Amino acid sequence: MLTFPKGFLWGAAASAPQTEGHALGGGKTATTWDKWFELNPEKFNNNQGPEVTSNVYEFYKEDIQRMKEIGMNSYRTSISWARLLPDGKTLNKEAVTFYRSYFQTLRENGIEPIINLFHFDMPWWLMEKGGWETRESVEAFAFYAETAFVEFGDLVKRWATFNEPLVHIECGYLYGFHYPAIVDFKKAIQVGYHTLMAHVKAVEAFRQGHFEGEIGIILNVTPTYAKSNEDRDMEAKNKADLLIIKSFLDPCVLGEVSKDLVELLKDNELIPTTIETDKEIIKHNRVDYIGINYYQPMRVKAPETSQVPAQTPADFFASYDWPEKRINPYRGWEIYPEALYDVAMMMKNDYNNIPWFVSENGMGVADEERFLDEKGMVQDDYRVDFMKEHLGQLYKGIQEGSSCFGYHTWTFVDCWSWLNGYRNRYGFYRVDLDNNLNRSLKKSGLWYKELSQHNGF
Ligand code: BGP
Repeated sequence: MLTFPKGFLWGAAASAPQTEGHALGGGKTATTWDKWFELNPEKFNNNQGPEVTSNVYEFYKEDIQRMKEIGMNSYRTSISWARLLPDGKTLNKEAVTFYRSYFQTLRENGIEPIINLFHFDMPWWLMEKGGWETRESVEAFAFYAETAFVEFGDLVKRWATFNEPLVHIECGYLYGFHYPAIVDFKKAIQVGYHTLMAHVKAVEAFRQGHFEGEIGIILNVTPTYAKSNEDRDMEAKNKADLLIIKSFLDPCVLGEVSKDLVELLKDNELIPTTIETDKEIIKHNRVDYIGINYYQPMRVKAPETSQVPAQTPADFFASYDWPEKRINPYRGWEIYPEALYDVAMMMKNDYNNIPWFVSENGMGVADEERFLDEKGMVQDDYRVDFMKEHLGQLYKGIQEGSSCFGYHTWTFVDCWSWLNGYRNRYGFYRVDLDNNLNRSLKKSGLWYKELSQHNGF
């Protein structure tokens, strides 16, 4: 039996845009997702857009009973910026009522709400001004953050500023999966810098307002492994680490942007526009905790050819196909639980053993109706095995002193996933799109209940 520390968080994560539905209802204005779907619906799997998701906006009360049913003691979701402040300034009373009732009901049922502020959902009014490319976005976000602390600070004691900031940077400005889907390394770095400053300013607002509780950030940490120990491959790995691991972890936890990263950007004419006082603000506004989303490792090698100045990250490192890899064929992601132990050790050794939790981990599988038994329950043993393997590695890290305080899966009920729509399912509950979004428990939900009841397995 592996027993986890007392008070360990067992729960799941989700986000406003992927679960709420009613994307243009209840006073909410459009985000880049709503607009992109309007402009290019063909980009979205089966034409599934953000208007109809698992529709938590109307079903949250029943869903919270379902969370309780499977033993969840915590739940992370986000607030929709465009719902709370439809024009960036005016408070939407209907949104305040909804979120207050949502968070209050979670608390009344013994489920701690962990509330995040940005999950890839840039409001359209701000995107029209340039989104994260403009410095204006930093102040706009800080205002939104402060508004959320004031309106919900009595109900929320653990805040997060961003979910996976690297994703909206990479997918929007390098790889084409998020709006505006352009390829521009220099812009990507500027967008990244403004995102960092928006985070830091939100932390500053939290500290200056003396709000009760903790504030952190959720990062997708994709541990990198080099093809070999040869210098060229190790150099590629180091550059990948600077861009993918240290870019946010260093300033958020240590209060300083990595000097090596600054050098690398300088050498490649990628230095973003900054303001003199930013350094000080970064230094004095570190986080209380870190959330780490872990799905897959990153295997890297030296690129065959590269340009200076670099035009894309591919000029720094190339991806390497490890012949021994196990893969989740639906999502195309490698399954490598051992990385979670490495992450635990990295947090302990390189980041002052700051408290952290696994804020997302999970397995997306397509066509899960194949696994329905005669009683209508998805027999997702693969998901249970996936969790067991990852928890085994996490446990080892905790035994060796890493300060991990929880494990959240992605996700609680099957949810909408950006361009992938409802293709891959991750939930403990299945959502039936053909039958009024009905929820039904999967086998993994039963297992999770036991896990949480025993605080281990
Ligand atoms: C994370 C995101 C989530 C979620 C999850 C699963 O990166 O924080 O929003 O979607 O990945 O990935 P996907 O939905 O792309 O299969």
